Amino acid sequence: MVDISLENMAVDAPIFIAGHNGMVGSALLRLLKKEGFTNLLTVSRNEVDLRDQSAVNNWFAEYRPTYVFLAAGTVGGVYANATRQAEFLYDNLMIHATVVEASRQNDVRKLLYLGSSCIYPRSSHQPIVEEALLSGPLEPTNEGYAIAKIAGIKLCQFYREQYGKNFITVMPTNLYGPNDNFDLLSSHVLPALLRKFHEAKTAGAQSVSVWGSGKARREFLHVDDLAEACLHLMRTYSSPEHVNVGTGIDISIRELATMIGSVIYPEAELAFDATKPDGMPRKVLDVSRLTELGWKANRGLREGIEETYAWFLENQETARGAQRGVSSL
Ligand code: GFB
Repeated sequence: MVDISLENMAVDAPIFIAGHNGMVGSALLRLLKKEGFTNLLTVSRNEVDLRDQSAVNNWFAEYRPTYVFLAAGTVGGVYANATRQAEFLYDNLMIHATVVEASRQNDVRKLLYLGSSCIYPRSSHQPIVEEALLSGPLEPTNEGYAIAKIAGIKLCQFYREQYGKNFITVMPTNLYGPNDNFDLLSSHVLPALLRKFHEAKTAGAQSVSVWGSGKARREFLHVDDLAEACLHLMRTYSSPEHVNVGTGIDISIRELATMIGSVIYPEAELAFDATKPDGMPRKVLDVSRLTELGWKANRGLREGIEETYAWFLENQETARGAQRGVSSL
């Protein structure tokens, strides 16, 4: 049994959530507030550019966080990744490096770095075990992002080795939930389909466009489950190896589209768009390490979709990207 008092996080300890406006950062913020933490530190993009080392150093020297959740980054779905690789590589490399280095310089007690399941080789044996890292070529549509994320893992491991820093790394699978990006070109599949079915229903349209062949398989984790896993690992885990976070269950994109359709607009037919990429053929994580560490996902996908759709309906005016059409990029 894991000793869950390993890192006894005081409720008034200063905790920095880097990337609090994003889907993951905002879920972490919600959870930490709910858990009674009172000294939560955030900074917006126009106050501090996290790619700028001296700006980040100055902010750390002033606010002196004890704990850091590194959830900031430039992220997006398969199309955004494939068409903006330079941006994904540069922004993420810089953000990881500045925050990790400032955490070292300012004696952060523990840092949790969030990567992504796209770090694994395209032809990984499925479900993917942590040891598959760097065992083969990456999926070309997200190579830039994956290389930045792999550099972030290595950075944390080398800071642990060379400087004795307690920096841990967590690799979530495909995420969804409140505060997701609903822009049709840059978002991930789940929010995109949710919006497309909603708009088809509103317009009385007959079909919904689904990118690729529909045969690709993905695993979907509710972001509130991820936030809980991160807090659990922050409290209990202190080793160099990265930890997969997922459900261990995958479905095809066709099945996902059918499920979302059944929640929103069952009348719509699926129209597959072969001009858009499938990306990785299959991506599902082996979550044995996480299970042994005492944590398991507990939100079902259908309930998660219903809940996220309710959130979308309530927040359509302000939801990120929800006002932009496909012609905006
Ligand atoms: O969610 P998604 O963009 O991310 O796409 P990835 C997953 C699958 O859904 C692909 C299909 O096979 C898409 O072709 N899909 C169907 C759609 N309809 C749509 C749609 O309307 N929009 C989108 N976006 N997809 C990203 C990586 O890959 O996932 C990142 O590029 C990162 O690096 C992230 O790892 C979690 O799983 O393919």
